[in-house]
Amino acid sequence: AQDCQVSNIQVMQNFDRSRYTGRWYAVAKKDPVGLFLLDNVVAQFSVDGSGKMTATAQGRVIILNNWEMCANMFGTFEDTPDPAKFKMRYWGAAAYLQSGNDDHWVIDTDYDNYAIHYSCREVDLDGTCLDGYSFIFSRHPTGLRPEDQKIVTDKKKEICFLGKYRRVSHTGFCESS
Ligand code: FEN
Repeated sequence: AQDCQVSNIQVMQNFDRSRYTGRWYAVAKKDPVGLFLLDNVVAQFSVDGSGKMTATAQGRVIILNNWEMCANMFGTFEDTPDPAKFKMRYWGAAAYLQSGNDDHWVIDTDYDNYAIHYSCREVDLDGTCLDGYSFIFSRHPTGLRPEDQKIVTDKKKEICFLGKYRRVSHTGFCESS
């Protein structure tokens, strides 16, 4: 089921953005090339009156001179024909944070416990992902429930990122802001 072609990656069927709203704790992430969020990553998804999805994310970054900061990021989502695939425009509250426009795919979620996010920034000539990132989210700051771990491992394999994730620690660094 996994030929690692980005165009063949299966996403969440009948994705329901309203059930996806609220707080998600990143428990693991696969980093892209370049600047990103280090740890303490928490995302908050909303759907506005017209049905448009928006989100905020926080995470620890280390800027020049080894200065630790909590980055406050914002994202707006553009719909596509697939309800689980979005284009996300993102930017930071502070000018030194990079902004961009990434794919944002919801691979799988049960809405109440876990979610698997995927973004490929650069597709290689052979159709596989050359540069991408992914978050494993949990509704629980303590991590994934044991019963969700196999599902998540299987999906990591399907998106060809198995073995490329790091745990995301939550130390409370961003909790005051
Ligand atoms: C996501 C879902 C919820 C909304 C958003 C998400 C994506 C966040 C991204 C963050 C990028 C951070 C960057 C940090 C940075 C998917 C969680 C918005 C894509 C690019 C530094 C580090 C060091 C420095 C300058 C900047 O710019 N970090 O000197």
